[in-house]
Amino acid sequence: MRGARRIVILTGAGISAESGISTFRDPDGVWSRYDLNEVATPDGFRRNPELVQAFYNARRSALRKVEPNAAHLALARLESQMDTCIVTQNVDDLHERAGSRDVLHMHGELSGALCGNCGHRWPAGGDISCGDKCPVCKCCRVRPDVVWFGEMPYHTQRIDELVAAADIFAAIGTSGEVSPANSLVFDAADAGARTIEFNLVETIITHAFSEARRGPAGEIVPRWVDELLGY
Ligand code: BJW
Repeated sequence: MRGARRIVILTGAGISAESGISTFRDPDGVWSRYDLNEVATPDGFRRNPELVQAFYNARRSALRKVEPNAAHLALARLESQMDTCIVTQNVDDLHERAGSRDVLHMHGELSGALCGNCGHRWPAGGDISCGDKCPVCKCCRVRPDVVWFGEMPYHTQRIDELVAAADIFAAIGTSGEVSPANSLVFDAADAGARTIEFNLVETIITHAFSEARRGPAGEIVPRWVDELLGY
């Protein structure tokens, strides 16, 4: 492991865009096609569980057809040589498939099922249907193990600790619209980290970063990793 620098990388939907997964808030994004109140809130799930299960089943199926891109692969290469942790808002598994091991999914994972009654979590395997039963409490309130609006993200304490100890904090392909992920750069800067944003465009949190690089993640992230590794 080279150097002693601790690197925390926050990723968002933009890092998976070049793999063929839609972002949320870009003009052709998921929220241009679906009402987030209907598919990404607990109330929406209560109102129409079939619609929500179909929305996530379709995304789970689409995920099986795509591959990690150059940005995911570069971050896995970085982790193999430097102390690197990925905090991802993404529910896909492209970081893991690229070879990253230290990955925290703060908004859950498409591959997971969650019991809305007892809180048990398990690998979903394939589709989740409204009649499915929880293997522990046997109730029928099985849902995707993702974090909807108004719900508490996962791993928040661990993420806060990592960010407080980071020497470098990078955010890749996130609009900075969603809290609490969008506050991590402020915490990292307060703790003295070098902060760097990678995005196609300026975002509402760009001002919080000490450096910003513009372009497709698949191009600008591998270049940055090469710089860090001294190539
Ligand atoms: C590229 C690129 C390329 C494109 N290369 N770049 C009022 C009412 C209720 C709640 C709130 C409220 N005000 C604030 C809140 C809190 C709320 C929130 O932030 N809302 C705002 C949107 C207003 N947050 C929450 O509710 C969170 N929980 C919480 O705060 O808990 C504390 C709490 C709980 C209870 C009570 C009190 C406090 C939970 C948020 C959960 C978010 N869930 C989703 C869905 C997950 C499951 C799923 O995937 O379906 O997570 S929403 C969606 O947004 C998803 C993403 O992870 C998240 C962030 O999006 P991301 O990744 O930034 O994507 P985009 O599309 O926004 O941006 C893509 C970027 O990539 C763009 O900038 C492009 O330019 C760039 N890009 N191609 C480089 N090739």
